[in-house]
Amino acid sequence: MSRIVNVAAAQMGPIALDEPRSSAVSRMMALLREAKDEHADLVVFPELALTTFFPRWYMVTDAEIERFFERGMPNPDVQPLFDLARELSIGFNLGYAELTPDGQRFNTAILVDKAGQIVGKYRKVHLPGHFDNEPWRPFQHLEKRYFETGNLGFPVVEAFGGKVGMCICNDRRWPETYRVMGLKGAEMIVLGYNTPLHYPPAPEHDYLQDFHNRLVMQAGAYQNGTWVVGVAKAGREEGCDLIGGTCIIAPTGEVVAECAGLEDEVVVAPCDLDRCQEIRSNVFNFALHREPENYQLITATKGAVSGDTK
Ligand code: CDV
Repeated sequence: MSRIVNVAAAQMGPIALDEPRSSAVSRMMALLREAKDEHADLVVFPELALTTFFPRWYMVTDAEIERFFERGMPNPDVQPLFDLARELSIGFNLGYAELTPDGQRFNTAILVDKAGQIVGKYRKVHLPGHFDNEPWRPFQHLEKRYFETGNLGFPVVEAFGGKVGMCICNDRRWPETYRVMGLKGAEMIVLGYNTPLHYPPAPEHDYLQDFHNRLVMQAGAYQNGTWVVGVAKAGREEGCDLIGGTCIIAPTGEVVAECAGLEDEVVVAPCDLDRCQEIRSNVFNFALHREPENYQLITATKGAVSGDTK
């Protein structure tokens, strides 16, 4: 039986501050239709895909903050996307801000199967940025203020005929993210991102943003023998330039499809999940070659320790 999953990476252009969810959902529905025309089984949308990237503003009151959050999923704003996906028999991955019934806030993604059922849920673990207003920045990055650290680990679920792992944006820069999912046998990792071109704490690295984006996702794919689908919200959003670079990466680390621009755009690639074995049975045969006794420091410490002493 074929283990080919036709995956669509559905990049989105900017979402304005005053753009209603209905508009973002309509745009996603158009992308979904385009993906279906190209026989996609699964469409991957960006991080926080229903609103503008609101952590760029400092806010104080719950009312100000929580207007960007979803209290249920699906909810009436998003239901049309679920309905269309079920009608077309196509799955999707969607990022959004989640407000739980007991008031917790997470940066969340869900994986929805072709029948419209939520089969996977992930809450972002690596939250970048800062807690308080930092007026010296041209724009804020207040994920640490608005979200709690995810409490669902890095899930790998059986879906689309294989094992699908989930993470979000900054998680893609951390090798631990991929390795945890690699050890769980992930054959495809889906992720969305909002990455500003300008990184205020180290602007001398701005010109490397696209390179670093590719570097980490290609390394994660290769070192774990898994497909990686990375999807941007791109373009100039409320005066902040976000990188594009949406792409689909094979387990060899090769980019097999990529978006060309910074607007709404879909690229589709057939992903043969059996190709994961090309890497996993060879150079990254974990059971044969890993040496976990030598890696204990990785989970024993958060920050760096000073080197070995004599
Ligand atoms: N949304 C993000 O997590 N963005 C971060 C930026 C702030 C560095 C990223 O890793 O792309």
